[in-house]
Order: sequence, then structure tokens, then C-alpha cells
Amino acid sequence: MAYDNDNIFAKILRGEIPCDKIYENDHALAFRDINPQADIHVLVIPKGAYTNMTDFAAQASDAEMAGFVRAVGETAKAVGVTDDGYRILANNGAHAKQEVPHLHIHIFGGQPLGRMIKPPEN
Ligand code: DGP
Repeated sequence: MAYDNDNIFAKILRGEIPCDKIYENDHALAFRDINPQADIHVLVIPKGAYTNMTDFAAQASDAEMAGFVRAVGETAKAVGVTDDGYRILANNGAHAKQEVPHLHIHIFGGQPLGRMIKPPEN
């Protein structure tokens, strides 16, 4: 799938739409999800134009990969979920119901999170 430069996270990266920033480094940005699914719900995105993890894993440089993974860890620390634990998740494509076509890792925490996967709704 070709990258859509008008997706909402591309606009956040360009500063066209505001976000509640938690952490930033040369290769990644982390901000609070607009529609939180847990007491703490943060998104970590690479600054490069990657649609999903498949694209990122194939195309990103080693420095981008290191920066992105480092950002996940630093963001978890910044929001205070490392002691009690947290969940990371990345929806990729239609079966996972990925809504925004720019790679993003969700960080959930701040409460017990239940089972890893719920039965499908339909
Ligand atoms: P996914 O289904 O994995 O593609 O999740 C997309 C997430 O992005 C969803 O949890 C809501 C969040 N989101 C959508 N638009 C915005 C926005 O404009 N700002 C922020 N902070 N989050 C957004």
C-alpha cells in the first residue's frame, strides 16, 4: 500500500494538527491517544513515512529502528507504567482494523488489562 501523506499522523508530524506530546527523539514521536482505551493510552510513531510494521521492518534504516524501539521504552517510562506493567500493540492492515495508515505502537497501562485478545465482535 502506498503511503498517504494526508493521514492524520503525517499531519501531526508536520505540526498541522496538535498532539499531547509525551516523548520525542530524532526518529520517533509519542503522544496520547485521542480516544483512550485504558487509563494510560499512548501512541508511538516513527517520523518516517511507513504505513505499518511490515513496511517499516523492510524499509527503515537501523538508526530509525533503534530510535523507534528506544522511544517505546522511554515513553513507557515517561508515563510511569514500567513498574506495574503495560501492553504494546500494533494493528497492521484490515484484519487488525488498522485505522491510521502510518505505523503506530499503542502503549496501554495504568490498570489491569485483562486478556490479550478478545473474541471478534463480528
Ligand atoms: P489503529 O486502530 O491501531 O489504527 O489506532 C488508531 C488510533 O489513533 C486510535 O486509537 C485513535 C487514534 N487517533 C486517531 N486520530 C487521532 C488524532 O488526531 N490524534 C490522536 N492523538 N490520536 C488519534
